[in-house]
Amino acid sequence: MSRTFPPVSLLGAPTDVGAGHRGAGLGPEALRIAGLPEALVARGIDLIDRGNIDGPRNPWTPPDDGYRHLKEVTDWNRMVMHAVEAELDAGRMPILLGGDHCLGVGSITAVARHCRKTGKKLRVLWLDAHADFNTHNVTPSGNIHGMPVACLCGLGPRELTHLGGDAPAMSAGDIRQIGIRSVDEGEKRLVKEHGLDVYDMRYIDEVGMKRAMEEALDGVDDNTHVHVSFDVDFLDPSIAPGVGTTVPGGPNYREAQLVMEMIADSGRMGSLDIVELNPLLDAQNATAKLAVDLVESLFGKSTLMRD
Ligand code: 4U7
Ligand code: MN
Ligand code: MN
Ligand code: MN
Repeated sequence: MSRTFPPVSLLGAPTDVGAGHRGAGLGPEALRIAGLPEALVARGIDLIDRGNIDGPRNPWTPPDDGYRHLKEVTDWNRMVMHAVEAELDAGRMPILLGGDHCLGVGSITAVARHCRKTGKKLRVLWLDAHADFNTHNVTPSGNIHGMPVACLCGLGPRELTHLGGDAPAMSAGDIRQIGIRSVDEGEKRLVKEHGLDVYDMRYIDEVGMKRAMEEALDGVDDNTHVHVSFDVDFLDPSIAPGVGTTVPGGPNYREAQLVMEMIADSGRMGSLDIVELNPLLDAQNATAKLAVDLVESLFGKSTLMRD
C-alpha cells in the first residue's frame, strides 16, 4: 500500500510581529530556497505555492498592556485564518510557512472551524520547546508568539480568542504538546490549571519518544483531523540553531525523525504550520534544510519501504 496525500497548498506568512527577535518574517523564502516545494513534488504531491500573504509591517514598538503589536498580530491572524480556511474548503492541505508562532491562532482557528463544518474531531500536535500558554498578566515578554495556545483555548484578548466567531477554537483536551522544556513561572500554573497534555523532555527522556508519540496519537481515528504545529525551536539547537528562542535539551535528529514518521503513519495529518525559523540566525540555511528533511518524513519518506 502506498500512501496518497491530498493536494497541498503552500501559504507564506512573512512576519515576525509576534516575536522578540526580527527575522522570522524571512522564513517562507528560506524554506522555499531550501527546496520545500521540490521535495513535496518529489513525494508525488500535487502542489500549489500560493505565494505570500501581504500583512502589516512590524512596527517594532514595546508591549502595551502586556501585548506587543496586538493590532498587527490580529490583522495577520485574520488573513491567515481566511487563507487556511479557503484551502481546507477546497479539499486541499494547507502548509503555513511562518512567520512566528503567533500565526498558530489564525491557522488553527481555521482548522477548528473546518472540523466543525465537516464533523471531524480535532487533534493538535504542538511540537515546541515552549508551551506558548502565556497571558498578558503572566508573560515575561509581551510577545504574542508565547501566547497562541492560551488564545486558542479562550485565554487572551477577545480579538484573538474569538477570531473565528462566537467561541474559542478549541479546548485544552484537543492538544498534545511535545518536546516542551521551557515554561515560564506563571505559565506553569496556567498549564496545570487547564490540564494541558504535555509530553515534556523529562517525560521523553524517561519513556522514550516512541511511547510518548503513541500516547500523543492515542484516540486518533479515521474521523480525526490532525493539525501539526511545528515550531522549529522544538529541535535541539545543536542541529537547529536558526531560531530566535533556542532552548538546549531538545529532540535530536533521530528522535525528531521518529516523531514525523509516526505522524505520517497515522495517515491523518490534514494541515501543518512550520514556524519560528529565523534565517538571520542560521548558517547556510541549514536549519531550513533540516526542516525540509523532516517535512519529507511527515509526508511518508522513510529509509525502507514499511508498508
Ligand atoms: B515560541 C517566552 F519568556 N515563554 O513568552 C515568552 F521564554 O513560539 C518564549 O514557542 C516564547 O517560540 C517563545 O516570551 C514562543 C519566554
Ligand atoms: Mn512556539
Ligand atoms: Mn518555541
Ligand atoms: Mn521562538
